[in-house]
Amino acid sequence: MRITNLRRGRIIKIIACVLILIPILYVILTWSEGPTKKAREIYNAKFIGAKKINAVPVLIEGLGNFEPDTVDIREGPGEGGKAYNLPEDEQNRGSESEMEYGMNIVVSDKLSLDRSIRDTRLPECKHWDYPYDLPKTSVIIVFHNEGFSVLMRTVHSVINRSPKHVLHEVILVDDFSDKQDLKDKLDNYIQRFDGKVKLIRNTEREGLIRTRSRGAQEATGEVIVYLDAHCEVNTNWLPPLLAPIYRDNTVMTVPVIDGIDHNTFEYRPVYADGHHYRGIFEWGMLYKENEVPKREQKRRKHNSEPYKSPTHAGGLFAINREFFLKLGAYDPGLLVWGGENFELSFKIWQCGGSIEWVPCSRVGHVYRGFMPYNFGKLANKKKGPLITINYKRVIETWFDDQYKEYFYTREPLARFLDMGDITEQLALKERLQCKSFQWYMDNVAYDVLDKYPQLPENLYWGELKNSGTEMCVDNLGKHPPSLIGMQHCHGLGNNQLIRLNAAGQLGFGERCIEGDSQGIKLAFCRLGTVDGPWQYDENTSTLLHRTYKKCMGYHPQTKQLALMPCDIHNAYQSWKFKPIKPR
Ligand code: LR7
Ligand code: MN
Repeated sequence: MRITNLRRGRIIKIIACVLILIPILYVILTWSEGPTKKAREIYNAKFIGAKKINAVPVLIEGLGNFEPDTVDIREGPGEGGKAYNLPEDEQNRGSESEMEYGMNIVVSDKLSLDRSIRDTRLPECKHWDYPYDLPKTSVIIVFHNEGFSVLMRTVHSVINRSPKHVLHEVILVDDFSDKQDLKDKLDNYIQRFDGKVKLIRNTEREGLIRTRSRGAQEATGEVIVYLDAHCEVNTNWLPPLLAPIYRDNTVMTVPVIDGIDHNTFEYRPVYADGHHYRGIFEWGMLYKENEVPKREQKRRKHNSEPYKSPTHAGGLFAINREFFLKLGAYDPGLLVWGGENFELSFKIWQCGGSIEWVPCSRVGHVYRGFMPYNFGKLANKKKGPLITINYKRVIETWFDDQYKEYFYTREPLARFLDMGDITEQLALKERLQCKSFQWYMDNVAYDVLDKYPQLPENLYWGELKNSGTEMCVDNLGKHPPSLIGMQHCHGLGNNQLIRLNAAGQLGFGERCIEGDSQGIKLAFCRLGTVDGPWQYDENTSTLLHRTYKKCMGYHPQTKQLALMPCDIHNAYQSWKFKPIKPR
């Protein structure tokens, strides 16, 4: 009896040791060979968000492991990303298609769906080795009434330029298009991809934001990559986008976005000077790009390495699917188009993730001349307010109070818009214990205030009405620099919504009003400043330009606005700020 008990004890000890040692040995062995999928899963499960030491890409002497060994050179229309110009007898048809699609579909139809484009990456990019077992990826492309050949060229480029074992699927989500060639013809066309390309369709128009969230629900890859429906991905675009997410699955990555001309389909590199830019914003929530600050440049060893960015343009990015869903995907209360890039960016950063721009991943995007579609039933209001409503939801959820004021100073009418219910958004922020906007400004978007300082309050805002003419100052919808004029007052704001702030800056939206000997002009505000020369006197109703010591007035003869010697009895120099009734 005693002996068997002893032996049993020893056996139990041995078994226990082995049981403890097996996983330790397993992890040690697998890690010394580089992380295998299993090891990576164990690691991810335990340390979501932690850094993986041996998952870092390495710069090597020879060609990187995912580089193609041949360069794609061929002849033909648009090959090499060259511009294509239509023969004269087809130019009318081309222009008509531009009116319909915002891009020249007749030109697009002439180019091969597999056309080659020039490799616009930094030379160093060819020499990075990436982990082989990158996460399986679903590429999601949402579309509404896009040109067939443009959409399919996007798909072809993804299939042609992505590693087969990494590209899990391409999901096309049709946001209720009504173009005939996007129906059966599209269903049939994608058969050739043997199930790799899937097509799902909305049964009503949802807008791009909700359509993207739906794509994420339907995807089965570990990582999802979004592309607009008019892109061409460049050489070896995918591994560099995935590597940061492989290392840390709370990183969202963004490729550098080259331009494709909407008329000729010429592929043009952006930022060809080797400098890097990143996404920021001004206080009216217009998206801006700014040269990467030294502080972030210095953190990196190589110029082709990813760098951190406060935000992004919106359309093209990669993210771990579960992480995206954990963040609630996009706020479902956002409407159709706009502001979703900020919502996701603030949410990611404030709730523990980060955004990296990846110089070695380049994707071309067709910038259209104008938006060819309307917002359909979804736009009970006009295009402008709908986007402003989205901004309001986003800032009301993610900004601290002080920063909300900057937004309302810049967009005074937004205060009166109905943004719907954001209880769910605030609850999510609470649940995920997200950090404050101040934290984000101090640690991530620390370059924003240099370019767009805090806004002094508006002393006056509304339409600016001239007593002599009964007309209002109007920017005429022009781009700066250009003279501004007068129009009948319409009370809607838009091109007549003027602000004068406590530091003397007079402006429309993000633009400033300047005066000189040539007249009164719409101008770019000087970056980093919020002041100006203007002073309004309520008693005399004059608008004084302090530098020239002259007043703004209307010339009935020339019908122009100008600076003139101040005369408080001249009705043409008498101005009133009239409130605009929010509708
Ligand atoms: O109702 C719609 N339903 C859709 O499915 C409206 C659009 N869409 C589709 C559309 O077919 C396209 O594939 O959604 C995609 C994006 O729409 P675009 O191409 O009209 O948008 P854009 O390129 O003018 O605008 C930018 O901002 C958008 C809204 O905030 C989206 O985030 C876009 O993806 C974004 N585009 C980019 O980031 C590309 C690069 C630079 C810029 C600007
Ligand atoms: Mn686009």
